[in-house]
Amino acid sequence: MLMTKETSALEKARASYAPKLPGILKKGIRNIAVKNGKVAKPPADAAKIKEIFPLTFGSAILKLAKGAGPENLRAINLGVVLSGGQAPGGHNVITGIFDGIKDVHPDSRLYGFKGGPKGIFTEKYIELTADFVNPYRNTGGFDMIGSGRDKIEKPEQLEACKNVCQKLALDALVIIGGDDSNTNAAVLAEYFVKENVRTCVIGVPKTIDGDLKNEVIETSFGYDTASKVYSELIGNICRDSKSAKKYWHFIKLMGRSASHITLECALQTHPNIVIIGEEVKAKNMTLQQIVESIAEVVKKRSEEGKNFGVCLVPEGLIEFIPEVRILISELNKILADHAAYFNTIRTFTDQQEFINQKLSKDSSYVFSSLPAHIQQELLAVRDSHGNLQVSRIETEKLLIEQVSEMLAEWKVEGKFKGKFSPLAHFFGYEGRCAPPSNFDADYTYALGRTAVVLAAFGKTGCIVAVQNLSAPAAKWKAGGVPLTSLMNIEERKGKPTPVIKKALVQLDGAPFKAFAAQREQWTLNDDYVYPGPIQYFGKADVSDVPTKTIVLERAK
Ligand code: FBP
Repeated sequence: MLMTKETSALEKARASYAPKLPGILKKGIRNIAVKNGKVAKPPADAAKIKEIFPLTFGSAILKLAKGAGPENLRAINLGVVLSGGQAPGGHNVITGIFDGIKDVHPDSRLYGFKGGPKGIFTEKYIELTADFVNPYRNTGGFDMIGSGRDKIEKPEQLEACKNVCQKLALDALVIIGGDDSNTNAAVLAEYFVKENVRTCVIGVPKTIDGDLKNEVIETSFGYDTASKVYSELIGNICRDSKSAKKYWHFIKLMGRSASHITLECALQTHPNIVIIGEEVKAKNMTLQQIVESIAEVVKKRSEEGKNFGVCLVPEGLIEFIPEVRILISELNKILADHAAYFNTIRTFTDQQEFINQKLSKDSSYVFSSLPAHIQQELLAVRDSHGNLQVSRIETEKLLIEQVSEMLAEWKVEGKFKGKFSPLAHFFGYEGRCAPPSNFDADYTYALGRTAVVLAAFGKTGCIVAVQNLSAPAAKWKAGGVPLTSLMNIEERKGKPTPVIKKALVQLDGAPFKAFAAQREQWTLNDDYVYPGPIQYFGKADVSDVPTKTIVLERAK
């Protein structure tokens, strides 16, 4: 018997949600022009970036404005790929592209590359028709065409990308991804211009981490939904903690290096302790100092009879602790230089011995002082872009272990008389595929529609920028920014490499300042806020509010 797939009541209701469009996109392609703004420069290493990307460097910021549409409007072919970690709204970028190309011409075609960037150079694609894309409208996940983390760098991969784009006569290839994926987009755009391939390459800012942004790119999609999902869970835990009065909850939050998610969740929920990796780095705090600062709060609260609390830990914290940062950089180089030999070492004890011989004296000391499970996690395989996979490092457990030890010593010395029953949590995968909030559903659809306009005007080497996001969607502005203007040179796999610069939490930025002004009060008081689940229907001030980060950053 053929069974139809069961869908939830929310899925059914969301299927008919019509994303709100910025005013300019409502006009349709025949009434839009793309205007050049000022020339955009990279934040650092401009000369080197220009040398590596001579053909796409130095272009102007692009703005969509009222106009006469592109000349010779004809059917266009676009390719699209989802790249990197899942982020809520990815499917809406694709439906936005689909509707956009049909607005250009009903005979336009869209191809989806399957399983991430590898799908381009291995020619795994599928034509995306209305029947195929429609069921994915306003849904979470990347399962429509899948995703992957492959880097496009080898000459044969670039050539294979060229061949498939020419075979499908693509006018544009849209790469939906984070900093590493948009680095791929920049490399491909430069290569296509050099090789006279007519396919434009256009990036779309995706990542729950919120670290792909600058003055022009106000946020990456997925950050809004993911931080709202985590904030709901954190709020619930705060309330449980206050009700049960017996546990200290240590919650690690995804976000890679940057602490944007942790900061946003802190602003939404007011936990007792919040660690921001960027502040740890700025203050040069050692692991011991971080542990001591947490133990002090646990002690003070226990003196008020509160043997409970909530502590947020960004997953990237480990990379900001100065001595661990140096250790990781040495490990990256050792593991890259001796990859073949290291992979043949059978036991963990032998791996430890090999690594300790190669590390500097200081780093060897730091490495040896870490628990074995953390050592193993630090030695785990890097991703294809050379990144340490911070989500696999159990920093929350490391802190729990070390705070427990410190409090046990204080107990013996008579300095601590309370109880410390810690529980560890890690919130990451819980939020990455949630049904997109109204903000993300609207934002991603607008990103997809804008990508098509840029493609129809033949713009390449740029990333879509939809702006004015703290205002209602109708007032959003749309355009693009040259990818090279987001790049700098960083060490990857032990070598200087051009990559999109990660936007870290700015300690002089409005979100951090707002947090710093309140955190003292959250330490001892139980000033918790309970955001509850994302609301998809109802009053705009409940269902359409953007993140606190956007509101604070964009406040005039
Ligand atoms: P992107 O940077 O690709 O958007 O990935 C985001 C992220 O969710 C990080 O927060 C996390 O560290 C990482 O992906 C986890 O990767 P994986 O999905 O490979 O476990």
